[in-house]
Amino acid sequence: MSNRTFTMIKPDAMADGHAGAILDQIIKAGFKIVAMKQTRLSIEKAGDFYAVHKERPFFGELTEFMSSGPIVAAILEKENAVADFRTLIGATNPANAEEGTIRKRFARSVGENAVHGSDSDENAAIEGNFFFSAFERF
Ligand code: 3AN
Repeated sequence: MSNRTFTMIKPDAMADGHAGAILDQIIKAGFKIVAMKQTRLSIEKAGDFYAVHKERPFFGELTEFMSSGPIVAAILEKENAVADFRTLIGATNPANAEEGTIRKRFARSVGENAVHGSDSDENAAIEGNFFFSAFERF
């Protein structure tokens, strides 16, 4: 069991003005922010980040969307971080997400679903390293 996960606030939630409310919900749920930055992915960088989904039919849509505007990337710390954060954000499709979850509250659709959350300890480490050096973690 790891105590770190990685998240992005996606371009839809940034454009809709939800970044503050989402960070507030994350912090109130007991996650500590280890690293955080606002940035924007190029379509190539988005393709690198989502390389595991390269063969999926929505890959083009996903990389275009993820490079369409700024995001906030963050490494979060809490006991059982990966699983607890997946519970906090809710199902991939906001229509199926539990009431009160971040995706239920703020996502537009399955493609534009407000936040990313790592799906394993291994991916949390890979994804955190994609965005942050050791000097940016506190
Ligand atoms: P999750 O983000 O809940 O782990 P994944 O790993 O299945 O979900 O999908 C990665 C991302 O790809 C999702 N966050 C979403 O933005 C996008 N995505 C997933 N399924 C679809 C779909 N059917 N149509 C468009 N985009 C999708």
